[in-house]
Amino acid sequence: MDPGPLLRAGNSNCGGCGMSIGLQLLGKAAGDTPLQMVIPACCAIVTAGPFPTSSYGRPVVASTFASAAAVATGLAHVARLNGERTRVVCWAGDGGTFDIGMATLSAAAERNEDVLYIVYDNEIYGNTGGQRSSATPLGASTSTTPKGKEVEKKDILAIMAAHAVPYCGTLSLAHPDDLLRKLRHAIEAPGFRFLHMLAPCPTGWKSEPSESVELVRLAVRAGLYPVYEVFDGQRVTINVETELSRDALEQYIARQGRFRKVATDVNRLFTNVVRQTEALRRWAAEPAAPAA
Ligand SMILES: Cc1ncc(C[n+]2csc(CCOP(=O)(O)OP(=O)(O)O)c2C)c(N)n1
Ligand code: SF4
Ligand SMILES: [Mg+2]
Repeated sequence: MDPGPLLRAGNSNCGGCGMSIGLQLLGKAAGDTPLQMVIPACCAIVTAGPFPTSSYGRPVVASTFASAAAVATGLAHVARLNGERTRVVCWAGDGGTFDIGMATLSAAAERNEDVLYIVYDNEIYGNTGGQRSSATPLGASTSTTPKGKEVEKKDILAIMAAHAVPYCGTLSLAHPDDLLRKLRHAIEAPGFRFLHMLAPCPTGWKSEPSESVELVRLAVRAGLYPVYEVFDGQRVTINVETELSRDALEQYIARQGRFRKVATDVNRLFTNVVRQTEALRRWAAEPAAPAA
């Protein structure tokens, strides 16, 4: 039976929200597989709207930041004990993942719980007005980094791969076939799965809502957002080869107000991108060596 849309029309998300597109694609990938969602504090839980109505077409548990992966663990155990087909999905922001929920996320990954954890990464604490998180990229101005962030973005995929989880990878909204294939695999695969999705946020990024998918495409072309998957923390497949295009990097920066307040050091950004791309290519060529 068609369970209907995962994200219903009439929700309160901003136009061009990358997180909204991600939710629609998650629903498409899941098809009639029953999902149970766990969502900590973030824009995506505001999306649900006021009780007793909900913008979500699937059951959702709203959790605290710190407990999302632990709550998902409990639900996954109950589903298994009841012999249900239900797959449990944690859907969390970068603040709830890279920062505040890291302890229970790491613990659930280490225990290899049967949970799919997806972080939609808008690179800020969007719901509270756009403060920096450890996912905010170098040079981006936020309400707490008015002069531009001075340190680099945390490499969350390397951290999760270091847990040797069965599956982790990145999702590009500009490459929907690859994205849906990975989501379908991750929904069904047993054990802990982790997916990272760059989620443009026109409100926080000061970008055009109509350009959200194009921004992800530019990030992939520039090498800023590598599209890859890691099996058992070792075997790496690069799914989309980047052009390492400096022109794409410049366009990516020029189209977002968050990089315009302070002149962003494109040379430093590009040097970092080249170094990270080379490390990833070495890792893909030699599975034993993790990314530097
Ligand atoms: C322990 C705790 N600290 C702070 C808050 C306030 N708070 C609610 S949402 C949010 C930002 C969440 O950022 P992120 O996880 O990146 O999701 P986004 O809002 O960007 O979608 C914060 C700080 C809270 N609810 N709980
Ligand atoms: S603030 Fe950003 S992440 Fe939150 S709903 Fe709006 S566009 Fe989406
Ligand atoms: Mg965020």
